[in-house]
Amino acid sequence: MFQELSEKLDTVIRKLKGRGKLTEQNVSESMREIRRVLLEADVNYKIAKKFINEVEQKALGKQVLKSITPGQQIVKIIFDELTVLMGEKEVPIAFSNSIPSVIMLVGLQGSGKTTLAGKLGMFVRKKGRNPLLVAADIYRPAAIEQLKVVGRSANIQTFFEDTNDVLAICKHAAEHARKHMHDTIIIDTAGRLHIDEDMMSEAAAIKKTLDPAEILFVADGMTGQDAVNTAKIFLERVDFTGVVLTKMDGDARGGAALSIRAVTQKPIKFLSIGEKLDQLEAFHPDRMASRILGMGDVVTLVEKAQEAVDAEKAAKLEKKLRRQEFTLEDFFDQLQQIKKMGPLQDILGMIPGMQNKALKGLQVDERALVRIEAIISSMTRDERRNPHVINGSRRKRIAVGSGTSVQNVNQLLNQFNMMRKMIKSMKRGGGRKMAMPFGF
Ligand SMILES: Nc1nc2c(ncn2[C@@H]2O[C@H](COP(=O)(O)OP(=O)(O)OP(=O)(O)O)[C@@H](O)[C@H]2O)c(=O)[nH]1
Ligand SMILES: [Mg+2]
Repeated sequence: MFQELSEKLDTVIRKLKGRGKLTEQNVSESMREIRRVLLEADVNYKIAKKFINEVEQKALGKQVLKSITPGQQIVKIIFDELTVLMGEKEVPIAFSNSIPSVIMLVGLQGSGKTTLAGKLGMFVRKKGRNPLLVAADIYRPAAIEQLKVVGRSANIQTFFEDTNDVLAICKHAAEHARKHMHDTIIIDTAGRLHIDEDMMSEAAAIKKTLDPAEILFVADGMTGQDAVNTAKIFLERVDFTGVVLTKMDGDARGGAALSIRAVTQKPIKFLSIGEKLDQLEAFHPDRMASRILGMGDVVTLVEKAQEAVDAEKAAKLEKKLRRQEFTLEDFFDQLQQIKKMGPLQDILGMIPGMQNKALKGLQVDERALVRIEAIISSMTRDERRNPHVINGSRRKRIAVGSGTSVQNVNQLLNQFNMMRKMIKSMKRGGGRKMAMPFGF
């Protein structure tokens, strides 16, 4: 995410930190460079200017320049200001006391509303709620069917009606929800190619009918300032409560994320980071700032791991590790858990120091994981539990069975043995740390 922005900021900051002594002049020079980087990332120019002024004032004020580590202090100032720019604190999704609590999605065509409906459904279900998706896009012929498909794959019910009265659908959906214990309804509205009067008045009418706890403006994050400008118009007409930026897995430059809060005064609540239904992240301004500055996002990483790792399995595994019974079968299980955390490239980007330069040369080979899976799958149960029985002829058989080479099989077994040794030495140290294969 925002790789180019991160890299360019990193270059400026390195230069700044590299100087033993800072003067007003070279601070100003760096500020001009940062301003240019922000503009290149498609940040609104007024916001970029204001941002730079704030940072510069703080950097030149107080005792920053005279301190022993002026560069680092300026990085801290930039981090703080970036955090403020994106909203300072996380604003969680709100629910009403009345039932159902309504979440309404608005935005231009193709911004990702329908996909988001499914993602949010899964998100609120994890919070213990019982969501219902509502098909309120009656214009595009396939829209209802698309929402139903999304609903099915998320295992969430979809409410739809064969009528062209959107307000009736909304009312009936709320009644249906009350009757069937759905405490949250998510309204998927129609998007249009451009902002037009019909779309705005329909959104305003749905808002009046349902009094939503949340109206989320869904914007394609790749469109930068266009998204911000569209947001302004939606704000005037439907006054939304929060923003969701989608397609942040693509090469979004960061302009929308860095400007939309300051322009609309509405919080970014989520980032959508892929087409799959679990690719949704709650938005935390401070975590995003540290990711942009290449300081990693350890908290999100840990959260992802916690979500993915089945607690019971983890406890069992730990026991096995302690008893030195860790086998290839367990190893296979671990791989599945890691895969659940999402693409490796994303995960690595959250580890401090792994951004930018470090990652550039490092192509994460997801196929390696697939290969390992194939190899372990081709082993017998006995082989997985007692890898030492895997002799030369067995290695050949496994290689053929998994469509790999004997060399691949050897490699895996060597790595596995190394890992076992590592675990052993860790145990001797008395630590209770969990081991992840291959140093993850
Ligand atoms: N890469 C990526 N693609 C996304 C994301 N969110 C949605 N998409 C894709 O974007 C396309 C449009 O998404 P929809 O959910 O249909 O958008 P919509 O706002 O409902 O569109 P309309 O109903 O036509 O207004 C689909 O192909 C989605 O798979 C995301 O976060 N990342
Ligand atoms: Mg749609």
